[in-house]
Amino acid sequence: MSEIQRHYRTCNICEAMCGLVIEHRGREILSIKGDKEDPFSQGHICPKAVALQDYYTDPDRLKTPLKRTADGWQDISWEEAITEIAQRLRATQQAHGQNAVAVYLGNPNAHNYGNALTLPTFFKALGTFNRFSSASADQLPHHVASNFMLGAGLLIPVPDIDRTNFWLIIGGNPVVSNGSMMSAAGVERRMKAIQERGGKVAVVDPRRTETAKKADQHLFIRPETDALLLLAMIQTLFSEQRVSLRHLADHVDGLAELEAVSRDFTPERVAHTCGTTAQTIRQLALDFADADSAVCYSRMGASTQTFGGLCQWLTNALNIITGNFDRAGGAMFPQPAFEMVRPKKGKPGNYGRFNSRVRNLPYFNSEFPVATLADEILTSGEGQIKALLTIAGNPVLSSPGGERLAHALESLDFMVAVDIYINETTQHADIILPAATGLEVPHYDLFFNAFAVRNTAKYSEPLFPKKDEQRYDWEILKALSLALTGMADDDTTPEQILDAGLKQGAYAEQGMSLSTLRDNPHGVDLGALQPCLMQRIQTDDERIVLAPDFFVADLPRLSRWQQEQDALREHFPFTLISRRLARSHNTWTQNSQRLVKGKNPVTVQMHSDDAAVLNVQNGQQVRVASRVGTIELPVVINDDILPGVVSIPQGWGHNRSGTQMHVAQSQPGVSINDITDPNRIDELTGNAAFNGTPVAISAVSGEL
Ligand SMILES: Nc1nc2c(c(=O)[nH]1)N[C@H]1C(S)=C(S)[C@@H](COP(=O)(O)OP(=O)(O)OC[C@H]3O[C@@H](n4cnc5c(=O)[nH]c(N)nc54)[C@H](O)[C@@H]3O)O[C@H]1N2
Ligand SMILES: Nc1nc2c(c(=O)[nH]1)N[C@H]1C(S)=C(S)[C@@H](COP(=O)(O)OP(=O)(O)OC[C@H]3O[C@@H](n4cnc5c(=O)[nH]c(N)nc54)[C@H](O)[C@@H]3O)O[C@H]1N2
Ligand code: SF4
Ligand SMILES: [Mo]
Repeated sequence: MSEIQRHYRTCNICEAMCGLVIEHRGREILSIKGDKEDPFSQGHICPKAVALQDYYTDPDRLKTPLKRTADGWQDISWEEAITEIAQRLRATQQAHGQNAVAVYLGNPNAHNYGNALTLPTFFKALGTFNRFSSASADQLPHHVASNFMLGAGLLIPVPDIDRTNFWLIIGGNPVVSNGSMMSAAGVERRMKAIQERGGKVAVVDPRRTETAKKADQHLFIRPETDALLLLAMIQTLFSEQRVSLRHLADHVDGLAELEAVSRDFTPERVAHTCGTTAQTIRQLALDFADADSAVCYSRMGASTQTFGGLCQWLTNALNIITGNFDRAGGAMFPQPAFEMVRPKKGKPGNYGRFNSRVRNLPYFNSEFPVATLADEILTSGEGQIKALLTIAGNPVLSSPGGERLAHALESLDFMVAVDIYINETTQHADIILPAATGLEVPHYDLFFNAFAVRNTAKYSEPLFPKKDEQRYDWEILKALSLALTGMADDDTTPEQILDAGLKQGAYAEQGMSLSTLRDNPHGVDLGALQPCLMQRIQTDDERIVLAPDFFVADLPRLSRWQQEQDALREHFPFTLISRRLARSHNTWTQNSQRLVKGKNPVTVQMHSDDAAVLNVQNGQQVRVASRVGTIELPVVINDDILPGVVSIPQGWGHNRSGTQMHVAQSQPGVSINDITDPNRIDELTGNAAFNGTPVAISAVSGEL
């Protein structure tokens, strides 16, 4: 019997970058625990990490390329698969134009440095503008705000929660999500530390969330009214003369303009729409300004909504005008060992280089909004998408109007999926290419170190070698690039690119390199965040643009919307928002038995006043209908949610025939995105507006 060994790695399921210590004997995992010696996560772990072993042994996980035939899925060789894909993609492009082939990138790409470093070459080889990703169902407004205010979409302000005295969280639930656009393993511990040093945490959310329950203050807010709240806070600070740019006074343009455009948005004018009082808003603004240091952080609730762009702009603006930008305890800019901010080219984020063919939606960061992917497949005419590659994505469950997208996928001439499962999306593919994953892959966090609350760096070796017949994602992408172009392999590996980047990066003088990281398996601490914005800003004149015309021009849309609100609810009296569950990650971790055991977690949460009006009881099955569809699920009644608002978990709905995730099918839940509306977007950025979907609710007759 072989020795017990310890392996150290970073969990790459979510953004928190938890260090793990894995005890194993040969291929048998004995335990997965938090690594106390990891300088970033200091021992934090959540239940999902323990499931990493399940993905390794999962019998449903694909091991060889599959081809769809009249008789079902057939194993084929890698050579055959890659050759056929390249031929069919090129044939599609010859017949219908370069852009007839589209690509959708899902969330795990951001957790896979091999993909991030290989995708640019792949896109060049493919030569299509029709690119889509989960970013436009998620954080696109954050990038848009950074593009227009700071000149670089990846220069993301991160709340310095380890030093702040006032953390204002708008539309984020980090106690469950473990943080997003803010990597901060152990958020609860860090929150508690704020409180222990006399600081305060305030949460603005239509639900009294797990995070709100641990905060000092919770403000219930009506969905999609956050931009109004932020404007009123900003208006208060100007009118009370509490604005101070502090160290940035000589670096900011647009202060007078911000004052002018916020003037009409007084707390009195917005309070009713927001579902709160003018006094509450004014006090929140003053508390924020009075704190020694303060930071406003707004996330999914404030970005996947009709005014996501405005919310992210105004969040930055609030931090700037209170002197809390690029300052300890405020919103700061991580300096990763591998620099992700590249010198800018052309317009911010390439905005407006094209508009989408069917709905005229904006192109951003070289992508079109995923909310219009189905339109581009289903609408015939020049430029129609005829073939699609999905790479680590499950848009049938994750994008708005998922059911319609599933129909659209069936109508394609050709579809390829690079994935690990036959799921709701990949079942529509003609060929599925399975990737090595989890414990079989090396890991370095390219993106999340750029969004982290402390500067650290860590490289994880694979724990187990991948099997001969398996390929890394990046190897698959590279093989496709070579087959598409006919070029010879130059033998470059992601490790080499990573090593070169580390050696040229901000810590080069301290000897940073891949071998340094290999020598330090717990990770290397690079210190607390430092002010660095003025060295890294990418606007033409290196000044911060506080009131970009781009955002200012969107304000009339907000005012119009505010006036229309009361009339909007005639047919759909309820407002739907999404939530995340602690034991699942988006759509793909549900095949781990240890994560899905217990009661069906996919319920609609409703206030008791609403339940009384509808005459429904706890646990009863209800029908939730929107403009685009209807789902049925059990109701959970409690008063941790605003009356008129209901909440349903995202990431579920594993109830389609044809999929092969057997554990997931045993507790499928329903997909919220069968009722979210692809026509509801933030018109400014093109981001999906999941939150705020108007719905009607009725009891399912006939009872359970
Ligand atoms: N209503 C509503 N919808 C939402 C959200 C919401 O809050 N509400 N949230 C949105 C957000 S924030 C996001 S990020 C998106 C996510 O949207 P997607 O990225 O489309 O969904 P995921 O579930 O992350 O899909 C991951 C896919 O990658 C596969 N996979 C897992 N690991 C690997 C790997 O190592 N290699 C490869 N090749 N494949 C792998 C999985 O099997 C799965 O098919 O969903 C969005 N959708
Ligand atoms: N356990 C778990 N962790 C995850 C994930 C997961 O699926 N499961 N997914 C990961 C991913 S891909 C991401 S992007 C992050 C997301 O991380 P978070 O943004 O922290 O996660 P959410 O739970 O989506 O939080 C959104 C909050 O916004 C609130 N909300 C909804 N609408 C509004 C609104 O109009 N205004 C305001 N103010 N609030 C609103 C919701 O009630 C909810 O509490 O989580 C990551 N971590
Ligand atoms: S919080 Fe995220 S990174 Fe940490 S263990 Fe859980 S899933 Fe992994
Ligand atoms: Mo996400």
